[in-house]
Amino acid sequence: MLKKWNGTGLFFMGLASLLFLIGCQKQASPDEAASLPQPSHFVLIGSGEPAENIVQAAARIVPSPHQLAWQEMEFIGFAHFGMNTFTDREWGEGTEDPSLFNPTGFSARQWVRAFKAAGMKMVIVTAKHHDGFCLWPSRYTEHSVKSSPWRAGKGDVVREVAEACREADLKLGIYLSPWDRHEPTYGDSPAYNEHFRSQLRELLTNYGEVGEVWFDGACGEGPNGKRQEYDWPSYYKVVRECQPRAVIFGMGPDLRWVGTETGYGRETEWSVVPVKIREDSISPPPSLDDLFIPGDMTAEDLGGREQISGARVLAWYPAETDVSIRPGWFHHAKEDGEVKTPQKLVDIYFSSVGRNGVLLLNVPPDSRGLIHENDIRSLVGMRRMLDRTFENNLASGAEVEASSEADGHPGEALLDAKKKNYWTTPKAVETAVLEFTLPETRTFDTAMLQEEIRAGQRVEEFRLESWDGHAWRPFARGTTIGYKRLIRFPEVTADRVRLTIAKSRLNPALAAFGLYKSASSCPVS
Ligand code: FUL
Repeated sequence: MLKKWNGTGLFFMGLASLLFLIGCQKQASPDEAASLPQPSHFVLIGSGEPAENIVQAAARIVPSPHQLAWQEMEFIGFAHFGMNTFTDREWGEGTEDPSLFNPTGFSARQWVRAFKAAGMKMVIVTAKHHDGFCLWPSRYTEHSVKSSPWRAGKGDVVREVAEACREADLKLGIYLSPWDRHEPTYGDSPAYNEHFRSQLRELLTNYGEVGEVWFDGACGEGPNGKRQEYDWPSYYKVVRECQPRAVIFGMGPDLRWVGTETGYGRETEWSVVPVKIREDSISPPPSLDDLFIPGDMTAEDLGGREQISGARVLAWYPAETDVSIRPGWFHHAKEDGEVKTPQKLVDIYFSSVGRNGVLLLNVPPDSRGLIHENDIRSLVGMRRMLDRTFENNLASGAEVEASSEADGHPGEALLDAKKKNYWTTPKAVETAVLEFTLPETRTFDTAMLQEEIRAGQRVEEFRLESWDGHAWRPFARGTTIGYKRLIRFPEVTADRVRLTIAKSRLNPALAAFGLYKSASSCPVS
């Protein structure tokens, strides 16, 4: 039972009510007995809870419906475009003349075509970067497209991108930099917070549905020499009111930065991690938004047993892996020859999407207002390699024998394409072996595993072996799986493969398994 939530900030709860679940989404987690609380995307931990209880609590946390929808997109695009595109800089000062902004060949449709052809499901546009120049005609500043020569001051980049996305059935995401080096109220905290909320509201009410709001943490000094105090909870409120289905990235409670801009996520990537919370809440908060404090999430181990053992709040807080296709975030002509190759992009895909993350790939339009030909070439090459690799699941048609299966969740569920079906073991069974007998001998060098994250993230250790006629030979191993795990290994030729789940938090639940032969130019890492 919940006893207290006070200034000291600790919940004291009986063991049986360890899972004090707030902000619940009714989600199918069929292994949960009816008497247990509904699964939630976060949980408050009582002081003195035994480590084993905390591990089990972590394993029952599930994504919110919006986090799940976001994760299923897998691959999304970033478009850094703005004043910096015309000044050849990465960070503007805020003093740039709006007349510099003039993309003579601007076509949002061309951007969206390129993003869609690459397989991305959303485009996040930098509506305002740190220099404060707004790509939409904001009512709250003159420092925007309306003061530029582009479309005689009548243009609106955000609107054109939103419309192009809608036509192409892609989602729209908004990057709005809280750090604003132009806005005079910046540094005068209450006034600027109001200004920021107004701009946020404009963007989130005038452009249709927004799937993600991207909050960067950069915070410089204002013109008055004062440091701006961002009022994050009030920003979250605006997002929730205007776009209840959007997820908030970075300085918000829904998605975390993976911790590097290289495109390479962690080998062990937990979506359930401890988050920082405020000490001053006085009643049980109705949502994580009321508790959450943005914190540093860059450590190598975020969600391991040791990390979660002292947690006060555990949350489903998955990693978004952002990286630019070029050295810079904005387009610079001098980097036209430094666009990442298709091979490199595929490697990044394996190390982001394939490591339980969502890949956010930045492809910055140039000063014409178009995605450069070199970037398009790389995106097309990447897509081809991925399609060729994953078009044929060599495990399909296999007979599957599981060491244990819960009722209605047979091993075969791993190979059918139905989203709802998954394999799991009865409640107390935390290890398992699944043997796949292929219809014939096949050669593969890539494996794909997916957990049924609607039940939580649980697997801590797995390995893959093939039968060579005499013995089982290990060919791959890993720790976490999460939404998706991709592994590459030297070619294996076999007609029997087995997957061992050697360690799991609660009973493992897997949604899919695949074996593939990579397209020949795929690098093996
Ligand atoms: C950073 C910014 O400072 C960069 O300019 C870029 O927008 C990147 C995605 O986030 O923090």
